[in-house]
Amino acid sequence: MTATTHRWRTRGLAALAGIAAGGLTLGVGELVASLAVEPAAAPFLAVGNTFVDLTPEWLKSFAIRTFGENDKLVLLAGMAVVLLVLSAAGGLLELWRRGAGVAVLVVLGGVAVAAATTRPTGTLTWALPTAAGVVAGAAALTLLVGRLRPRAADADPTESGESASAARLPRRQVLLLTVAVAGLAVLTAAGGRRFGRTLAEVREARAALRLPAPPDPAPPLPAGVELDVSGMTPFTTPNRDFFRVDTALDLPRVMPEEWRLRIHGMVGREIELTFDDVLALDLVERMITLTCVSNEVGGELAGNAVWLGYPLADLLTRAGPSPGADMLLSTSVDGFTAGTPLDVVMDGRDALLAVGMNGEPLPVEHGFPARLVVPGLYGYVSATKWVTDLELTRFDRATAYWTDHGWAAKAPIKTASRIDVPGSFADLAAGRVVVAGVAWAQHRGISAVEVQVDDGDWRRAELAGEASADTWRQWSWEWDAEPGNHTLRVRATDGAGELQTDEQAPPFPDGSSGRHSVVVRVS
Ligand SMILES: Nc1nc2c(c(=O)[nH]1)N[C@H]1C(S)=C(S)[C@@H](COP(=O)(O)O)O[C@H]1N2
Ligand SMILES: [Mo]
Repeated sequence: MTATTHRWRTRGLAALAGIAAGGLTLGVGELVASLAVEPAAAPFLAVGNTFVDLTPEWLKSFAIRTFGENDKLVLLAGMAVVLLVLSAAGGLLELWRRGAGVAVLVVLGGVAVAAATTRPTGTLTWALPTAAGVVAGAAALTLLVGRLRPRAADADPTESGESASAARLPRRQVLLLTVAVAGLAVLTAAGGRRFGRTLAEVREARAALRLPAPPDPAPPLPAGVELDVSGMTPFTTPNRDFFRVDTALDLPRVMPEEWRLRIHGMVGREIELTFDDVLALDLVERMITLTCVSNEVGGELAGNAVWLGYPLADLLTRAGPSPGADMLLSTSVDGFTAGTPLDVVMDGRDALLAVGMNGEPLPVEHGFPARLVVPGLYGYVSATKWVTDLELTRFDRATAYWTDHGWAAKAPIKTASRIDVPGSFADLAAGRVVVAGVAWAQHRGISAVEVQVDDGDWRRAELAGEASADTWRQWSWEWDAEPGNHTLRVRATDGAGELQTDEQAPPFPDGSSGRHSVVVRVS
């Protein structure tokens, strides 16, 4: 073997050792977090979650636009690749100079400690998992790479066949040890995931849960709310198809028996509720359409479900809000916060502390065991999932997660309409074509929808039945299509008679506006 191949094999091995040591750091971090602290205190997740919080607006929008609901997966995969490269580099540096690779590990550990301890629910003890991980990783790195560093005897392994084979022995040993460390990394990581509260346990608890039949059930859907047009958005969104938007890289794992809701702040009397307390209340069932402020014109970030819950206004009245309070600050178990105008919550609309969605307990992805739903407001100011804390406060004293990122503090849903069929760039046959879609302006309702072909007159579409002012409304229009390329445009008028604006605006800072259009070819 030439000196060059020898050197490259040694380097390759050092890089592998670095990766194994990096893996052990994360694995031990995972294990200690689950056993002694909190799963969210593990270095990998803490850094990922902090990254999500610090991501600038343009990058976040880009990620949501490009990767949709896979944005979190892409982030985690990206982090894994970066860590892989850095760990390999750490191994090589350790080979180059004793302690240099360990220094890389310590610096990365410092970043993770800073991330973990500054998480919304983090404390100083959240530094422990990373610290333990770094100690284990540094020990592994020193041990493995220390054996690869040339000793005086085999400084030049080509000198004689004897020293070449002598040099190979430690390498084989190091390879075995590296595999062992990698195995240990996997074991500790998997162990950590198992020892903590697993998602499977939460899903089991959810499956075993029986929700009470509400004394005040949702009225049956009036006839004619759902059009029979193929390709239409269904009026009720099945839970598995309901859009999901949140900052949680790892789903919060809340067992119903451990869940508590604290109501405090500017109140006459603090209240704490268990999940059973909530189930024992007179629950109501209401159909409400949720919309995300990040929805682009024509986008899919809206969904309609029957929510089972307790009216927030009644709940807050029990606590007795002080006259000066004007914000309901809700906090999730994962630290997310939303600031909801108190007058909106108290004005008689069906703002709910929800525990059920479409006849089932809330899916874990949608806030199990409890969340807020407020008709008429974008989710980021109102729809806190995995909610555990309600504080009555004031807009001039408190801010919330997205308002800290520059989004509007108060955000009523803007009137919107969407063409579902025909789809963009559809090839159609001339003659009768059904154009159909949905329109929404929650809590104001929809009173009219109009369609325009190219630069022609706006034509009234036919409205499907209305379930309530808090849900979206379907519409359809019959078009006598003539050959050629055409642009179809839609606009809605809300229940107060206000026409949807044609002013184009991006989602930031208080919701997109403008009119949805599709281009089709008729032949
Ligand atoms: N805990 C928590 N709740 C949250 C969020 C979040 O990031 N964390 N995002 C909010 C936003 S921006 C929206 S639009 C809705 C979406 O609810 P869904 O995922 O059930 O559709 O949840 C809201 N509640
Ligand atoms: Mo949102």
